[in-house]
Amino acid sequence: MDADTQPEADFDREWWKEAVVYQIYPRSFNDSDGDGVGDIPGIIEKVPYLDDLGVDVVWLCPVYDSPNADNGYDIRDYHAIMDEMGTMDDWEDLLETVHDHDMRLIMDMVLNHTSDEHEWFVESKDRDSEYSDYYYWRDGEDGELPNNWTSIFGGDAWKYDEEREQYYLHIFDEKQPDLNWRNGDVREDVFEMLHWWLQKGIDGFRLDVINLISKREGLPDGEDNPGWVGWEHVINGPRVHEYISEMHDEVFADYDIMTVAEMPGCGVEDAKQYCGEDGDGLNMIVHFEHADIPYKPGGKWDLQDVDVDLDELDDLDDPDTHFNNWDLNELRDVLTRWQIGLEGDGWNANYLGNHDHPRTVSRFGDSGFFRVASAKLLATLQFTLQGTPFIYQGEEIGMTNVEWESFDELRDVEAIQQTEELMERHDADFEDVRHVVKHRSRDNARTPVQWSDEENAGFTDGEPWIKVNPNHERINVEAAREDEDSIWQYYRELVDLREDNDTLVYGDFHLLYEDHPSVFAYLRTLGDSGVLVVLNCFARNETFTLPPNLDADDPELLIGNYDDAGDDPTEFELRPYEARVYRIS
Ligand code: TEU
Repeated sequence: MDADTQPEADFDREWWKEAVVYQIYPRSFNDSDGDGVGDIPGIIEKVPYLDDLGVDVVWLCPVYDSPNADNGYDIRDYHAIMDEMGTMDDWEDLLETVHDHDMRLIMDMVLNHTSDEHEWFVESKDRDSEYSDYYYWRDGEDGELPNNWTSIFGGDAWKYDEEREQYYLHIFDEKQPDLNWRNGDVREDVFEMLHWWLQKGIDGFRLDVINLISKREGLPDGEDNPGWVGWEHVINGPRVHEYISEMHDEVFADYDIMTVAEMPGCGVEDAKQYCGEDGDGLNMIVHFEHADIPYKPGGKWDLQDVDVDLDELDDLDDPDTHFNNWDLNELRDVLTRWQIGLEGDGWNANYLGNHDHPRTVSRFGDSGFFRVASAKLLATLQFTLQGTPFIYQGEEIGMTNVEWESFDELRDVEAIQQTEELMERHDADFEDVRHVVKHRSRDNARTPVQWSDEENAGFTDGEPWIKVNPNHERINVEAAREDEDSIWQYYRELVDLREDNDTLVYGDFHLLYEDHPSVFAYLRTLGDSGVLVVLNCFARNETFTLPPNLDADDPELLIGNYDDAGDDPTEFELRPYEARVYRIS
């Protein structure tokens, strides 16, 4: 179907709704100078690659000056580029190259916290300084911490500073103190800095944990829970809408940009207040409701979710299955709620993986025998829901989780702290918790992009900063581009399909078969045109029957991940992880 032949319907065209976004985690993308760390010139080399894939927007994870306690999410200087990544001139070249390829660039911006090495924080240790109130400084009482909040990365959320003789709040690592947004000077400085970047010609921001910026007055104790204590006083806090709409009015409203807000703990009703018609003016939300499904019920690093004891782990026939045990009803419910909830009042950011989660195909698909089929199925899901699809680097070739052989191989601040706590809690050694790490560590998503079967996967000529997945000998970009049935080629086809099909971008979502245990099927409609999506999410054979109230008028198969699927969607057999998309009217 051609865009020209589609009926005019009632929707607002926006470039950021039609775009396909590609997320780059620069440390792990491509190293140009052999120091083992990816860098900006390395990204520039690969811009034509992104263009070939059909990407419209590049989201660049932080490259600002940083001591790298959390790989750039701890910013020391918002106006400078970190040495390992290159220079500001390199960054300017990147922006120009991306624009020359008719793509856009959005920058990852971290505003909930800075590095403890940021000038504001260093100055704020002096109670008389103008920055004294830029962070959350509190006294502890009778040797107690100011409250019982814990850090998302493990341990307490407070650290004592000898110089100021007070505690400061850090929701993330102790090297990431939280900014005090109640202070108008903080907001003014932040807004000025955002203008500075926008005036360089960037096309928008991904805003890191931006719904955490307003903490409940008085910082009361949090309820006891196995994960993060205090979250109910931090997420979607009392003044968050005031701050975000102020940022929108003072800054974003002046530019034609895309704003993607990362928001843990954001539900669909909250989302409308941020990105709906009468909301704060953001474009879309990266929420966690589907991404956290395989972690439940005890939180990401709790063993309850596998319902076994650590001691029993080794005896399990298939520990991988235990860790990836998720229920289609749950996923379908979450996605449907967001699809319907934001229809006409907000917009979805459709992602399955990013740098904070293990690899998508290892979590929601099959990283073994059905890797290719299941990765294509997951891509089909992402591209056929209403919303903007986000590809995380390496997803386009179906990169998988890694076997972590020893504690020393871990690099991520969260993985290191949580693994240490896990070993301590269970009096275990690394070997005993290896499976947990394999299925939970963010390092899985941070192993270098596998460009080729060469040493270090063609990522670097030096010593890589993090382990390279040995399966790069099989799974790599070079091989994928040569193979016409590869996941990579399938992504290309999906990009083209979505580009030519307004129904896939703007069409309404209608769920079919509410509780089928394996098949997720839905219809997208726009005016008279309809697209049927049928996804068999597991390795079982199933039968699909078109509901009798639906007519398939002159149907056509638009895309599928098996060769010989027919054009008739009325009734058919679905093979393991089979995905089919039909035009049905
Ligand atoms: O992440 C925010 C966040 O809360 C989670 O992604 C969390 O780090 C993870 O799920 C813990 O299991 C953002 C960034 O994406 C992440 O890389 C940073 O570490 C974090 O903020 C702090 O800036």
